[in-house]
Amino acid sequence: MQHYRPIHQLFRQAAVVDRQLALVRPFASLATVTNNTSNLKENTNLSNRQKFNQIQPPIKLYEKLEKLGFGTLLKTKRYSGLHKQKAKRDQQRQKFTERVGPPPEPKYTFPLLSFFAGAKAPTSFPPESLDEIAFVGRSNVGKSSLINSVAESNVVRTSDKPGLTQQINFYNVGKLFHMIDMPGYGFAFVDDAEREQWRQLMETYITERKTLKRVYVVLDARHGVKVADIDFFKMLNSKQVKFQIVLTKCDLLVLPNLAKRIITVENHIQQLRNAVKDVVVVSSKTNAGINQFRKEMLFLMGHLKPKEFYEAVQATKDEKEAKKSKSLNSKR
Ligand SMILES: Nc1nc2c(ncn2[C@@H]2O[C@H](COP(=O)(O)OP(=O)(O)O)[C@@H](O)[C@H]2O)c(=O)[nH]1
Ligand SMILES: [Mg+2]
Repeated sequence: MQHYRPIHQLFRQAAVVDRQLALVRPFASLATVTNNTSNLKENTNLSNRQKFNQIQPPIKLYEKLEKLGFGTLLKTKRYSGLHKQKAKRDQQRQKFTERVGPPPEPKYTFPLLSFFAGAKAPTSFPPESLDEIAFVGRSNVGKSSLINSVAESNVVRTSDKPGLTQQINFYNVGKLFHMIDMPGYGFAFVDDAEREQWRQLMETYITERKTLKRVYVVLDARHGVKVADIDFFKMLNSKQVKFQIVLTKCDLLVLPNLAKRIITVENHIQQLRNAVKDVVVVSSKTNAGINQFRKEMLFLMGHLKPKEFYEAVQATKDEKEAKKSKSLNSKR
């Protein structure tokens, strides 16, 4: 028999953590509501699938995912309890927002992405200059697509075939910072010598690069944490490199499964001292969560400008678009 904490306790706990995090970070997100299964007693008789199915994500997590653009909870009998809770919370919130009003989020944008260096060996790393963000993860999880998506570009090559990125690729984000696309780790068909060479290349970059400010470990939301990922977390932890998980391809999961996946992933990293406890949740295909992720990266790199800046950029873009379509229409 597995013991769950009553849902109202989860809320209370989530609210406390939420408040604490709001004090230290400008945009507290998912971890604030999800560390609820850690207190569950392990039942070793259950399969991983059964354990996964038994997770009951709190309503707050659903709300945050809906807000990020990951769909809505179905209006079926199965979720009627959650819908009731949600309606109650909406009512309470309405009272509050009538007084304050929710602040609208602008569309955050990156300057132009451009490739500037590729390295197959540490000797060919470009000199350290701007701060860097690196994307690592198993082959085919969606690292390259993610970089394209946040930068609104198609400069980075993506592929269905695993193992295409066999070198570390460096990209300029305008003159703000660098984004780095790393080779995928942990797939079977490369021989040992080659794999060892890649491993050393990545380890050297990750441990010796002084300008590296954040390692994002990208996971496919359908698969979650795999053995190769755990090995990689251990390596990062032993070298005391701070890292954060990004769950991508989240469009391929229905909302309840996505919420459960987030909880299982957060349970995995709870014990790892160097893991950022917040999991970033995105889809490069639908762009859900991408704007928020862009904001977090800009903040991390020290380049987040006031909202008015992004609003002005968007207004100029809209104006240009309007002019273009007007002149097209008049030519017809
Ligand atoms: N549905 C969906 N497919 C994705 C997403 N991100 C990547 N893919 C697909 O996954 C495959 C591998 O992506 P890629 O970015 O090359 O992975 P990488 O090997 O980790 O760089 C490609 O076919 C992409 O189109 C996503 O968010 N949603
Ligand atoms: Mg790639």
